[in-house]
Amino acid sequence: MTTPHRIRSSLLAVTLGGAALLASALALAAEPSAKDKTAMEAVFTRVDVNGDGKLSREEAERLPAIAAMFDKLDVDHDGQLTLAEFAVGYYSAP
Ligand SMILES: [Ca+2]
Ligand SMILES: [Ca+2]
Repeated sequence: MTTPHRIRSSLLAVTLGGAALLASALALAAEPSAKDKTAMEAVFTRVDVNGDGKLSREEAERLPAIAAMFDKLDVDHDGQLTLAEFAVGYYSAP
């Protein structure tokens, strides 16, 4: 009498395993991953010394890779990098 139950349990395990695999595949396919975004925002917050939500050229100097492409990243040429402008540089930096 226990056999049908066992079969159903293993089928459920296979289904859950497949769902987990699919979830990891989706996480890998998503660019950038949520984890990378959190790390990127943490860097931005750390470098944004005066906490105004933008990086001035002086603040960006603390990140040589970002400072090197500051003018390219500052697409609206206001002399400040917003989080969105910074993100472009963060993800393209080596
Ligand atoms: Ca700032
Ligand atoms: Ca800007």
